[in-house]
Amino acid sequence: MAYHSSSHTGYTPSAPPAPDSHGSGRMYPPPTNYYGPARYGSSHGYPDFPPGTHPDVIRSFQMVDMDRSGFIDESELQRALSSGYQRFSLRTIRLLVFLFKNPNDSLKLGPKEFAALWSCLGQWRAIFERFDRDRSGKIDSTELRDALYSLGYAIPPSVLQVLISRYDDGSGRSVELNFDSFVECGMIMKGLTEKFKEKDPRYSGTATLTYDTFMSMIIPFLVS
Ligand SMILES: [Ca+2]
Repeated sequence: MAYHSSSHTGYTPSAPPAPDSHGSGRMYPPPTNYYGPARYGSSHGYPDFPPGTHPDVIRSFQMVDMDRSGFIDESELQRALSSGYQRFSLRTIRLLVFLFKNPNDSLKLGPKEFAALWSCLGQWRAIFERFDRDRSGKIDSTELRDALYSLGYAIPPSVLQVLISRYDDGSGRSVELNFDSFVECGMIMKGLTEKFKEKDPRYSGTATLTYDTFMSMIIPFLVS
């Protein structure tokens, strides 16, 4: 493997890597918007989509927001995404709602959050298709490793193994991810790394945090 040096398979960067670095020390991603709830403030007028939002996104939102409340919940989101993409598991849906919802709201999305999520999923879709090299319509562990690496995450093989084992159906066949599971893996890796970075502002690869902080950091990614 060209880029898995044994001295750098882990979260141990000594300095922020250059954004275009393809060396083995590249652990942190360059700035991207592949993930991340956009913080739009607290306005929730309806319809209240950002300027330039694609009509399909607005249509999709309106189609599932049957009661015109201006918000869609988990099951409504599942319905919306399952029409635009392939079926999304409720587990992935829960994680997406957690990551994209306005922090002041309960588990639901307004128009702006929905538009941000939609755009993010479009970017993940492009990555999925780019790294599905054998055109199987699924992402295997090598393709996943390469996709995450392209985003700047050099996931150690042991971590990748644990991650992908979540999707093992017990049949003995090697694991391949549908789009929703691929998104889930990407969100977990990116989300947890970002959380860790908040506690490691100097990119030392080490952080000190309390038990409470640690638990509240990881639990949402485990129970979604
Ligand atoms: Ca594939």
